[in-house]
Amino acid sequence: MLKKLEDLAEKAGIMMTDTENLGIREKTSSRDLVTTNDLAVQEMLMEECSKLAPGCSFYCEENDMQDRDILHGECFIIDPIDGTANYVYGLDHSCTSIAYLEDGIVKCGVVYDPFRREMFSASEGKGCFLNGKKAGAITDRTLGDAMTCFGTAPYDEDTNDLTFRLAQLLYENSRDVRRTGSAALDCCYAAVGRFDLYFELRISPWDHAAGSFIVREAGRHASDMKGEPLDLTKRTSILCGSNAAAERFLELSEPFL
Ligand code: LIP
Repeated sequence: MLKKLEDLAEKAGIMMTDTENLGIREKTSSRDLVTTNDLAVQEMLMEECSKLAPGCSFYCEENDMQDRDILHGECFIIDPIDGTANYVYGLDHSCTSIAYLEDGIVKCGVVYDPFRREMFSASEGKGCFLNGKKAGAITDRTLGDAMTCFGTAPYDEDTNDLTFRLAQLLYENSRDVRRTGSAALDCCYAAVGRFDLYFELRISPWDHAAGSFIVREAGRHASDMKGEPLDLTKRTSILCGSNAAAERFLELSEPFL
């Protein structure tokens, strides 16, 4: 299944890089965008994944009223284009994300960045891979030595004050902070050590289902901001990366949560 998902992710990447006549519209706000390629990639992935697992269910960003029964049988959690705002602005930092589950447990996941031609992938118990080579981070940096990143949860205005208070806390206690605009790539960068820690107060299952699985397969920390396991049935906060940095940031952030 993993190789087949990698092939589909590459097919999605080819579709992503064809931006001629790209249609763009707002969903819930000016920050929440969708393009004709989001919809076309999702349609292709749903059609092809249905062939891989007949009768499977889906939980996808651009059609999230699809059957949401991710806890029974085979299910694909798909973000056709994660980092859509980056994509619309031509920032070339977005990806496609596909997670495959059996009875609610992720069995394999792929995140493909067509701009850097980077395929992050993992299957259960086999570790984390980048373009087919073992790639889990080898350093478990402390928070003080950590290159960190956060997401602004732009669809959830109610998180604004706390997001930036925690971002300041992160900055004051680490090497530096970044904000990239793709949660799935933030997770994968945290898996391979480009970031030592990433947090976001509210993201959807399709943003992180594959990426947080890849983090865990890299032997790194992946939880919500209370340190609890990530729930794939609802929107959640997320914290992933170095175990040492995550443990320290959970201590520092606890009084604010
Ligand atoms: C986005 C993420 C981003 C996060 C946004 C949104 P989308 O995904 O990649 O990092 O801050 O809340 O979830 O909507 O572009 O697929």
